[in-house]
Amino acid sequence: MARLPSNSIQEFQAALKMARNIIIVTGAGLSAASGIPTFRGAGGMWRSLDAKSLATPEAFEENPSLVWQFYHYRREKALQCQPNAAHIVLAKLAIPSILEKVAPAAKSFHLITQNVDGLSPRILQQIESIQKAKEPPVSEKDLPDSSTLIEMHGRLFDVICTQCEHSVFDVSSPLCPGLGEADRKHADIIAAGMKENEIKIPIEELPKCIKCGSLTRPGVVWFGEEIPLLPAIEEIVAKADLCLVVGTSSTVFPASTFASEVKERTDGKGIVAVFNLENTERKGVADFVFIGGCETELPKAVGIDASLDL
Ligand code: BJW
Ligand code: ZN
Repeated sequence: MARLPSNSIQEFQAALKMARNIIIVTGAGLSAASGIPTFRGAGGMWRSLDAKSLATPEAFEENPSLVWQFYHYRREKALQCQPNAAHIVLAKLAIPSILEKVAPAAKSFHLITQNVDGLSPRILQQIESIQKAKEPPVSEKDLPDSSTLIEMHGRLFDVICTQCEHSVFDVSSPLCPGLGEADRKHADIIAAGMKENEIKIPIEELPKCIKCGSLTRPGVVWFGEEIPLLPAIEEIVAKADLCLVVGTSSTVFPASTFASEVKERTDGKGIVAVFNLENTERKGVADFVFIGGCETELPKAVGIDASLDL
């Protein structure tokens, strides 16, 4: 009979000590405590909004004004939100000297996030600045390694040309006057994504490519689109022996398959730990399940506090 998943912090920390190649797969629940709505479940955006009308290339082709208003609202929201304790703990694991303490056998560590809100890269940069400002200078091992972070569904702040594919990272607020005006009229994210509330913005007034003047689109990966970073991610997943699944419903392919891939490839010896308000590993692959907000459960389980006094 399959063993029930454990919630023992002691056993989890023992597994962490043995792990050689660690991956952490995160989803919208990671940013929930920062005030960013999730997609599914209570308060989730797709509960009130139609994903097909907003998060597909076809939706953008049909109504770029509505799709831009939805993403523009989300950009503004993300800019106002701050990384929470779970982002901080995961970013601290990217510091080699900290990883060495909790996972001394680790040869690699990767944070594969489905989130597009920029909170994980932001806290990594913040930690890097704190460390770099120290006197005397800290060693390389005390700086976070930003190459460990992979934003697999793209980034809200990348703006990509629909014609020449020129891409810029742009945190301007607002991105253009028309979107700023529409934004002020939308009471919340649901209003910003509903066709009934749409404020028609002519294509010429939507964000344009600085190189060729064509219409741009948000640099996120929509349903039905290929994930550009997938080949690199597959290589990382193919080596992993410990997979933490944090704040994701594990319903969207291919991220939904990473934990079971680790389990299958290692003949069940690899370890999977879920951090969620509910157990989302329906295939029974989880060795550990920590039910609760990841902003409280992750610091306890990993044994790293969320302080930025490094
Ligand atoms: C907490 C918490 C707290 C809350 N602490 N936890 C039919 C069958 C199988 C697959 C397909 C199919 N038809 C099409 C597909 C493929 C498709 C897919 O998977 N669709 C499924 C929905 C069925 N996938 C794709 O198209 C991908 N591309 C691809 O596969 O290319 C090849 C291919 C193409 C076509 C056909 C077949 C193959 C691309 C997927 C891109 C996903 N894009 C989005 C939008 C990005 C831009 C944006 O942000 O708007 O990415 S969709 C949305 O879902 C977003 C998320 O990253 C993603 C995952 O959601 P996530 O993060 O799991 O959020 P939630 O809300 O679902 O869950 C939150 C969880 O947190 C919950 O469990 C809560 O309990 C928990 N929680 N608070 C801890 N405090
Ligand atoms: Zn262009």
